[in-house]
Amino acid sequence: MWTEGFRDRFHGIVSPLLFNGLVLLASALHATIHQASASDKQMWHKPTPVPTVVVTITTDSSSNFACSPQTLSITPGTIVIWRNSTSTPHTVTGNAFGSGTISPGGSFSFKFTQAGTFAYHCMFHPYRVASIVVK
Ligand SMILES: [Cu+2]
Repeated sequence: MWTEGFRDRFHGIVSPLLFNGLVLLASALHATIHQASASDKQMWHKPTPVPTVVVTITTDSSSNFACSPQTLSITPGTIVIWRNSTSTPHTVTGNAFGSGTISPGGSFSFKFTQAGTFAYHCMFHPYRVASIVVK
């Protein structure tokens, strides 16, 4: 019958088109899902924040400049931020690091990656000694 022949030919043309359409649809859907999961990763898998600890350069009860805390224990990878809360310039000077002048209200930060005890002082007030213990 000619109708059967027509149907076979019709299917022969339409099915591959339909199949291609489904493949396109599936890959578009996949791309959308992939994008969504990539942004989910950004949303939920934030990089671990670097631990930071503040040391305040201050004036102690004897009116001497001091670092608070004077001895600070941290783990490797911690960033130490020194904040100068006095009205005098200071430095944070050690063998492994040096701030240069820290103005009143200013700060200096240093990331400690190596274990050890790091003594430091102020170049303007050498009596002001303190240390960072990394372990
Ligand atoms: Cu000082």
